[in-house]
Amino acid sequence: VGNPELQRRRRLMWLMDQYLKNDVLSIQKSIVDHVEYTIARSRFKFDDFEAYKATANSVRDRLIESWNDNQQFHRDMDSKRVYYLSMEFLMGRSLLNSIFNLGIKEQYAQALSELGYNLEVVVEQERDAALGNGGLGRLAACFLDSLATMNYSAWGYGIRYQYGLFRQTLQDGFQHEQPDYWLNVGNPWEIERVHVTYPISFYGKVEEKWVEGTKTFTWTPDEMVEAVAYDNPIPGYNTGNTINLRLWAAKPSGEFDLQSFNTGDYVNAILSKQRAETISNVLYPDDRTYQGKELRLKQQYFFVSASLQDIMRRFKDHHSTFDNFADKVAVQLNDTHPTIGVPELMRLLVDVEGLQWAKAWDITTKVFSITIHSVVAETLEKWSVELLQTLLPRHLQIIFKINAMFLEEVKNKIGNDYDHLARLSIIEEGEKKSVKMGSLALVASHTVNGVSKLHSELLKERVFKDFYDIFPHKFQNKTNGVTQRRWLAFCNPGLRDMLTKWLGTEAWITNLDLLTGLRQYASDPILQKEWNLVRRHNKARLATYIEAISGVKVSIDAMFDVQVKRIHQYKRQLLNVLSIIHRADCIKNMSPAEKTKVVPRVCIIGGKAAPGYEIAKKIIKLVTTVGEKINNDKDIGNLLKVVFVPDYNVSLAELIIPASDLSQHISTAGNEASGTSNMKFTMNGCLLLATLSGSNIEIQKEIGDENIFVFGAKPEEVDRLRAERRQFQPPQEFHRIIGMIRNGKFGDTEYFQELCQTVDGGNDFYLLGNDFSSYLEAQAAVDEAYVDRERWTRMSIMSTAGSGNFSIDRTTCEYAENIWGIKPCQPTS
Ligand code: BZD
Repeated sequence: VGNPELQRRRRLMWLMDQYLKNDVLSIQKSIVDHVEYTIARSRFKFDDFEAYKATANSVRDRLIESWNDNQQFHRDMDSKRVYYLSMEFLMGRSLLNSIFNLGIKEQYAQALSELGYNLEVVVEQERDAALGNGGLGRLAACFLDSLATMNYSAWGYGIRYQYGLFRQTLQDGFQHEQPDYWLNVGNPWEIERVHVTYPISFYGKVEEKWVEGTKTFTWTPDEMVEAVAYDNPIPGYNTGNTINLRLWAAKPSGEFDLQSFNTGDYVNAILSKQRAETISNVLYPDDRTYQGKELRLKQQYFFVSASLQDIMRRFKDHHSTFDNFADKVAVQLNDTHPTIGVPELMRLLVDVEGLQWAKAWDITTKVFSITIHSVVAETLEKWSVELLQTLLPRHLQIIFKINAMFLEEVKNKIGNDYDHLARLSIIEEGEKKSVKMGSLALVASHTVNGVSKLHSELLKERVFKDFYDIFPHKFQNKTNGVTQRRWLAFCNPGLRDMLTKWLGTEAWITNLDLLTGLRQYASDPILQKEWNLVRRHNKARLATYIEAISGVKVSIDAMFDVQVKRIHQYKRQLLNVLSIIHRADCIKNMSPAEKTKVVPRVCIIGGKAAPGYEIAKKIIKLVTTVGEKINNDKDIGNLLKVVFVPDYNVSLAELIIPASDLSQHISTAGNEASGTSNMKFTMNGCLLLATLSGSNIEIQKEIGDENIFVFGAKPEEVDRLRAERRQFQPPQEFHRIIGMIRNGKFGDTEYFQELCQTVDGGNDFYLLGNDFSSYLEAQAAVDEAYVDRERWTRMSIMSTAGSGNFSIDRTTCEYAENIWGIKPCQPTS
């Protein structure tokens, strides 16, 4: 009595009385309330989309409860936290994933069903959150799921793009890009934090002044925008640990530039401020190389600066000095994209917080670590000194100083070997000076890792050889993984129930190694029968979808042979198409008796080409043209169908992967850093046709040579084969097929010439000609295995059984222990 704060708290507790209940009735009430009070529709009349929105909002309420508790818990614990900085988070849909993870899927299904709605239909109403290009962005999303599930303290930081990855449509077989304005329909999963904002500065000048014997730097920017936080709660599976993905949106800054408002041109002043928002407008759709675009660098700096300011503010709530900063904060850079964070942290510590350079550098190098996702040095970002000088003048100074100190230190080790020093230098000299972001990240990070064993070796031997020589202790491998929640348990319910039944537990959902328990039953006829039943059911779903989008009827008795991924020359979709043409040609030349022996196939190809990537676009057109021709050929009939699935995305992957018999991961040996869809396919019992690239090698080791179809050159042969490619004579069939395309068998003669040239002897950089024979042999081995149903099913079961190592939970633990230095921790009640 008498203590107003205590009284206030009591009142609040009394008002709350309990958490939201999760019985069917309470859920129904909360859905219907949202229909009426959030969506403002009548409870007596709302459509499937409105049902989705109301359902999502009711799930959101529950997420917020556990999010709040969890944030409070970690604040109280002051636990060390990892911050995952990524330009991309390819999340896909959230509804099903959330109710599964919260353990309330059955209640929601029943609640909706009693109201006259079907959960399966309702979840389909959600638009994918496609804030990423491919593997790199999806990996970030898998990490969040795993970090939450395994009770780590973690946040993701990124950009709230208004336009996600473009939507692909096909017109006359050509790719067209449509904007993905995904926020148009509202996003129930995010929480706008209008008061969590930070100023972000650009351009302007730096003034140097001596203050009490130290040189100080004052950056007077010319442009300022505001970063506004949007929080996206990420629930863990079967735990209260709901973590946060904080995405930043750019808004006009309230304070800056007041001057222009006094010049009389009020309307133009507003319009020019409005341009600030363009920073977070659109995700760059190119996953090949940087193009040196100023807006891209602005995006990078924008989200990195906001994130670091936010991290420091949170730290300062608990600490009065930065002495313990690195004990509480780990920052993971998802590729070189957030590397500008290195000079930004230095700037914040030195210029803003007033720390000495040496102290700030010590902190910085203990905080950052980086993952590299590419195989060749040329794809690592470089920003021109000129652009940096204009856009971020203070950061350029800091980068120069970091470089100078680094080179000084290295000289002590390697002496005055100027060639060597030039290679190590963060600054690339030449006509146009530039900053090598990979080198900057490496100098500042305590660890750098590749994403598969082979890739990590290549980083040491090639991409970063000079750095490896002086910093061997920094290099690690962390083979990628995927979350078995989304990619097995939720997207393949038939298989999930069967696994749980045969393993006698559902603990595999958080401990995937338990799948090895399946090996002992791999030849059991009862399991085999059930296995194939589930697979046929999944194939029937996909067949229905294919017919709906393309009109092509496919038989579920045929082998579903799938290649879905971004279209790239190094991924060699062209090799796949060439072998499809070859197959069609063989079938056409067969006698009726021979035809009865052919294994019917449905070849499914999907993926987006970067909008400016002409060759990739031509590959898409070739697939559709070849498909058109083959699908309408009476001589071929049902023995071969070719389907291009447009707009491949996370949701489509969830439909396709459980329904695939064979999937192709056929990049030139050593050219794929890791690959992650190969892991998803393997988990779901699909067999791989694979080259010795990235994680294919590790998958082969885990599931056994006899359960995978491997072909092609060895990684260590690729350099030599490339050097000798002018002399190499590809097999006759290869020439013949290229000739067919060249001579207009598939129309568009002119259009395909350039594509054909890419595999002309001297040009064939990705060695399609070299690998062709071995690829065809592997394809024949696939056919042979497929007709032996007992053997194929056994291989399929062995694939799932051997996929435990590719759970992202394994990957997460390795990062947590060897890089971030964080431990799981969870509230006890
Ligand atoms: O990262 C991919 C690699 O190509 C895969 O081998 C690997 O499995 C995954 C995950 O480690 N890289 C990308 O997806 N890269 C991009 O998406 C990207 C995006 C923007 C700019 C450059 C590359």
